[in-house]
Amino acid sequence: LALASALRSAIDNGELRVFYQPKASLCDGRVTSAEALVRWQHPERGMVSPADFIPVAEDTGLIVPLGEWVLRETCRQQAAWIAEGFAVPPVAVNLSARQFRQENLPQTVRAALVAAGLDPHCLQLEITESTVMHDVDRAVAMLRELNAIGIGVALDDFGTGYSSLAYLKRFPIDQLKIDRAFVRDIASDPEDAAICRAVIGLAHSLDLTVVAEGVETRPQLEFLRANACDEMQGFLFSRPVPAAEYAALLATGR
Ligand code: G
Ligand code: G
Ligand code: NA
Ligand code: MN
Repeated sequence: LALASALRSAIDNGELRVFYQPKASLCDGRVTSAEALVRWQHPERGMVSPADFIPVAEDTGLIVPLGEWVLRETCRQQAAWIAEGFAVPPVAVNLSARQFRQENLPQTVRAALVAAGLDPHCLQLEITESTVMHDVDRAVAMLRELNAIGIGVALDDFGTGYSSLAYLKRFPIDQLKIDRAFVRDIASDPEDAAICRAVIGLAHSLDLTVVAEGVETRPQLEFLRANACDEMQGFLFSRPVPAAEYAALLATGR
C-alpha cells in the first residue's frame, strides 16, 4: 500500500521515465521499431523495476493513469525527434489487460496522438496473448477500432497463452512476439527450437512479422536467422536505454 501511494505521487512528481529497447531486422541489423518500457526513478529508493510496480499499478487501477502517461510521453518524444529531423521508426507502448478493457481506449490513444501532433503510423501497441484471449469477441472489436486509427499491434508473450489458431486468424494484428521463455534455450533444446520454428511458420502463414524476445547470445541469433525469424529484441542488440541513448543509437545506425 505504501508503494501504491508512492506510485500515485510518482506520476504527478515526474519520477517516471520511458526507456526504449530497439527491435532489429535479422536481415540487415537495422532498427525496425522500439518498445517503450517505463522506469521509476525514485528519489530515495533509486530505480524501481516495473516488474515490482506494474503489478501494483494493475491491482490498484493506477495502471490507467500510468499507462496514459507512458502513451502521452512516448508520443511527445517521437514528435520531438521528428521535429528535430530524425527518421524515427515506430515505437510500441505496452497495454495492460486493464487498459485494454477500458471502453474509451481508442479515444485515449487518439487524444495522445493529437496532443503530440503525431502520425498514427509512428505508434504501435503491444498487448499480451492472454489479454486478447480473455474475451475474444471484445478483443476483435477493440483491435478493429485501433486498426482504424492506423496503429500497428503486436501480440506480446506469444506462446504462453494457449491461443486457438482459429481466434488468432480473427485478430487484426501485425506482429507476433515469441516469448523469451521459448527463445532462451533454442540453440540447445530441440523442443524449444521446434516451438520457435512453428511460431515463425504460423506468423508467416498469417502474414504477420515475428519478433524473438530476449535474444542474448550469438547462437540464438544464428538459429533465428536460419529459421527466417524477421526481427530480434534483446540484450545482445541493446538493453532498454534512456531516450537520449536511443536517439544516439538511431543516429549512428549503431
Ligand atoms: O522493462 P522490464 O523488462 O523490466 O519490464 C518488466 C515488465 O513490465 C514487463 O513485463 C513489461 O512488459 C512491463 N512494462 C514495462 N513498461 C510497461 C508499461 O508502460 N505498461 C505496461 N502495462 N507494462 C509495462
Ligand atoms: O514482453 P515484456 O514486455 O514482458 O518484456 C519486456 C521485458 O523484457 C523488459 O523488462 C526488458 O527489460 C526485458 N528484456 C528485454 N530484453 C531482454 C533480454 O535479452 N533478456 C532478458 N532476460 N530480459 C530482457
Ligand atoms: Na511488451
Ligand atoms: Mn513479451
